[in-house]
Amino acid sequence: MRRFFSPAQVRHAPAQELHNGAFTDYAEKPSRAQAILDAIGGAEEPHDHGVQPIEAVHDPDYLAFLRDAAHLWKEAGRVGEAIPYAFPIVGRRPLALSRIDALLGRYAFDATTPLTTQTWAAGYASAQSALAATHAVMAGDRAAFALCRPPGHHAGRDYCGGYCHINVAAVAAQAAREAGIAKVAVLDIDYHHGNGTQDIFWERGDVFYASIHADPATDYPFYWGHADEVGEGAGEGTTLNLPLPQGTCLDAFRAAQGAALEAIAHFGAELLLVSFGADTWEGDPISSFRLRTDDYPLLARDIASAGLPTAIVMEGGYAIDALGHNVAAFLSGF
Ligand code: Q9C
Ligand code: ZN
Repeated sequence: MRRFFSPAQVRHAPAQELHNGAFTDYAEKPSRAQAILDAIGGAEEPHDHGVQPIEAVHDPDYLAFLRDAAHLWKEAGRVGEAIPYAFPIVGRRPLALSRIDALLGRYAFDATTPLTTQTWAAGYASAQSALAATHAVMAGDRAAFALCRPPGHHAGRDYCGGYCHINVAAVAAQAAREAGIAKVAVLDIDYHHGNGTQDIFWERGDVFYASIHADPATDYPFYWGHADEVGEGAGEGTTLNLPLPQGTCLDAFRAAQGAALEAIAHFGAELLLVSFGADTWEGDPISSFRLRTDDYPLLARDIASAGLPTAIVMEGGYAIDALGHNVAAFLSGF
């Protein structure tokens, strides 16, 4: 299987994040990428498809914010990384904002996603890896892997959060649509709900979003991923949320994934994107499912049985010592 990664993706390297009320080491470390590369035997550098596929998903003012935020933060005399602390609640009227703190709250939905001067470059490169894997499967490969880091599934059209800035799976899905694939599905099996991907395709009848994740009643991102969220308008019925309780093991996870694959087949998808998070592993430091390393090849084989051209994009997974093994185990099932 072809694998894609750009060295520019490690340039985003915040020192710390606000976690449960205190500063801790940033969990989404650049060393995650090296751990995966070591286990999968390296990767190709992706072709540069330019900024257009990113602009096809994200708003221009948001992209300008991603480029500028850390510089505005420095100009305001701040040290360290840019972190928001004030957020406009739902229903606040649109305002012309200029203060960096106001912009941060406007374009981020949490305080766990610091922005640096290198965030844009790394996110851009991560999206290029996702695009490269998608083009490989559109050219005839059965499966391809994009080592996306930073991850993407929490990022919406005009917001960042959850360590995500550019929604790499959404950029890839949209690029597939524009290349003429009529129906695309995203299967999200990261521990967390992919609220950004859901929001981006909420009213779209041409992109199916299915997610298996920890119940938002107990887990981040709390405000999305409930079972009654099914999409709206042309997208009604093309969002499927399958929340599972903390402590979930292989059997329940596999059954949910089977239901998601059945829905994707019924939808008639011609290309599949997998948002893969290894934070479902039993030892993940910020998550509470109990999948084992040996479970990943089984889950992958079930996905491969769908018989769709499949581009796998990396999302979460924070137990760095086990991360490479878990990713390699998953890829071995294809
Ligand atoms: N106490 C991904 O896996 N932290 N993002 C939540 C705060 C944010 C995870 C816990 C977790 C984001 C791509
Ligand atoms: Zn996650």
